[in-house]
Parts: sequence; C-alpha cells; structure tokens
Amino acid sequence: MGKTALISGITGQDGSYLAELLLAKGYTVHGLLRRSSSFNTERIDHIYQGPQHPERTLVLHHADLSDGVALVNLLRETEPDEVYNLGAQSHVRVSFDTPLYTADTTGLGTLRLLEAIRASGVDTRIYQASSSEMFGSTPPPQNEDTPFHPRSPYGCAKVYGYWSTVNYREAYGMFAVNGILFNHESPRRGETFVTRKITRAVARIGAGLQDRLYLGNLDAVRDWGYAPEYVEAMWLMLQRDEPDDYVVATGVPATVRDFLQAAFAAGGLEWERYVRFDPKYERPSEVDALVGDPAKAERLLGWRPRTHWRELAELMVAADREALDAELSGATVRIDR
Ligand code: NAP
Ligand code: G4F
Repeated sequence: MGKTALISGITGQDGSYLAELLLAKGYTVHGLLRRSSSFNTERIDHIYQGPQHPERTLVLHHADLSDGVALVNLLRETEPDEVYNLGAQSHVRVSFDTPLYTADTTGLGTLRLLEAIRASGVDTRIYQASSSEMFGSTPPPQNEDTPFHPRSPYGCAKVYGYWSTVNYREAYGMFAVNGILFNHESPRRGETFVTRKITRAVARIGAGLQDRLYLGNLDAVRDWGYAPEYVEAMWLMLQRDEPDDYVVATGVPATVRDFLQAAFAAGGLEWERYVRFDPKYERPSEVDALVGDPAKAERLLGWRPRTHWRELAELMVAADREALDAELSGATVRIDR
C-alpha cells in the first residue's frame, strides 16, 4: 500500500508540483479545494482525475483553512500519513490591504490545521510552509538560528504559524516541521509576483501586446530558486526520523533589477525602454535583503539547489513566450512544465 498525503494549497504553484511529485512516488493525494465562483484548478487540470476514474489517486475536497470543523472531518475521512500545509494568502503587498484576512488564513489557518490533527486523532506528520519573510529586516545571510523581524502582516502571520508548529511538536510530540523557504518561482508562479510579472511582460511586449511595465522597488535583494526543486525538500523533511526546521534557499543573491535585466535580455529587449516606476507597487515597510544559508538542508536532507536566478529568468521567459504563442494561435496552453 502506498502512502496517503493531504495537501492544503494544492491549486497553488507549490501544491501543483508537490502533487505531481507525490503521485510519481505512488502516493494517494488528497487536495483541499476552496470554493471559487470561477475555476481555480488550472495548475492541476493536467493531473486531475474525475470521480468516475476507476483507480483514483488524486482526490479534491471542498474545504477551507478558515473552517476548523471541515478540517477535522477531512482528516478523519482521508487518514493521511503526511499533511502539507501550503494554503495561504501568500502575497506580501496584498497582506497590507487585507491584514486580518491574511492573519486568519495564513496564521490562524495553521493553528486550525494543527488542532484539527489533534482533534481527529489521526497519526500523521505535518509540513508547515514557513517563509523567509519571517526574517524581514534581519540582515543576511539568514539560517535556522537567525532572529525573526517580520515587516508585513503576511510575515507576522507566518511567524505565528511557525511558532504554533514548534509548539505542537514540543507540547504534543507531533511530527511537525517548518520548511523556511526562500523565494521560489516557476512558469506556474502567480502572475502578480515580481518574477512572473516581468517574464509575462517580456513575452507580451515581444508580441506587441504591451508597451509598458510598471514596477515598484528594483533594489530589493532576493534569493530566487526553482519551485519543483523546493517541493522535493518539503518531502525529504517528512521522511526524517526526527522532526526539525530547515532553511531552503540557493544562497545566491540578486536584485529585482538583475532579474529584470536578465529576463528582458532573454527576450532580446532592453528593459529601460519599457519599465516605469509606480509607487503603488511599493510596500509600507519593505524587506530589503533575503539570502539564505541552506547548509543544514544540504547536510541533513542531502538537498541541493540546481537552478539559479539567471537560468530561472530564462526558463520562465521561454515558458511565457511559448504559452502566449499557443494562446494566440488558439492551441491549448501546456502546463506540464
Ligand atoms: P500560491 O501559489 O499563492 O498558492 C496558495 C494556495 O493557498 C492556493 O492553492 C490557494 O487557493 C490556497 N489558499 C488560499 N487561501 C486559502 C484558504 N483560506 N483555505 C485553503 N486554501 C487557501 O502560493 P505558493 O507560492 O504555492 O506557496 C505555497 C506556500 O508556501 C504558501 O503558504 C506560501 O505562503 C509559502 N511560501 C511561498 C514561497 C514562495 O516563494 N513561493 C516562499 C516561502 C513560503 P486558490 O488557488 O483557490 O487561490
Ligand atoms: O515577488 P514578490 O511579491 O515576493 P516577496 O514579497 O518576496 O514574497 C514572496 O516570497 C516570500 C518568501 O520570501 C513568500 F513567503 C511570499 O509568499 C511570496 O511568495 O516581491 C519581491 C520583491 C519585493 O521586494 C517587492 O517590493 O520585488 C519587489 N517588487 C518591485 N516591483 C515588486 C514589484 N513586487 C511585486 N509583487 N510587484 C511589483 O510590481
């Protein structure tokens, strides 16, 4: 019998790659799907199995991190060996506009899931999607011992989720781990995060569909890795004998301007001709520099990053150009990359 996993956030960037990884390993995967008035399963449509499928290994369930009772019921019904809590309002800028909502889903949502595991009595392991945003203004390099100083409602909510996870490990002996992941991107990255906003714009400007790109702070430093590699680290954390917390990062810094330049160059364009500043995209308090030290993950998980920011910019531009070409020619857009 293969293992069973439950993923919150399965329709997001990471959830879709993690679902693929676990299915390839022979897991039965249950995904938490939140109700939306429009389709929100685009990232997993290529692996979707309908209710009539004879041997379903991917099953979606309507639930929400704001509904604790639904979480208990779902855990009792699916009895997962592993739970991955990836669900969140994950946009930092938006968290300043919706701080209470962000605290509820991203912060309290984690506590609800931990408590639902306890209430259901299911014997399981849980991965919490913690974030480098928790380090906030503490200067790099950041590792597992670096103090937190969050700079947004999102960062504060993630700190709450982090400590709740540690608390359930210490108080109840739960196998609960935090993956402190630095920024990771892919062709499936949400269109309003800066990397994808840039690579989509490169494709659209190249096709003559757009002539301006408005951005905020270009001086911020980030440590950008490749999402499919980062979900491998999540899985490895839950295969250890003991629960622990790990930083997952490339250790390689780049500014938003560096990424911008590389992405436009990959599209054969000069970014200065098209990019304009709009203060709308600045944050009330910014995180200036995030650069992780992944030594512990390398040592204990045997995990290493393979793709760095420049290559990432190139592969994302290529994917956005391919998707746009397909869209313009009326063909189906491929998502299995
Ligand atoms: P994402 O693409 O924004 O996906 C977020 C997922 O959470 C989506 O499936 C979304 O559903 C779901 N969700 C939102 N609110 C929910 C709620 N109330 N109940 C249940 N599900 C809800 O995020 P991601 O980039 O894949 O990141 C995955 C996780 O890692 C998030 O927790 C994020 O904060 C964290 N993280 C990300 C990074 C990064 O660089 N990507 C770095 C560190 C940590 P819909 O599809 O319906 O919106
Ligand atoms: O792409 P971003 O929105 O990502 P940010 O804020 O670093 O957060 C992401 O990574 C975190 C891990 O560190 C995750 F926890 C979180 O869920 C999310 O996935 O912005 C990156 C940088 C920022 O400094 C921002 O100020 O780009 C700057 N930026 C400049 N212009 C912009 C823009 N960001 C966005 N989204 N849009 C702009 O127009």
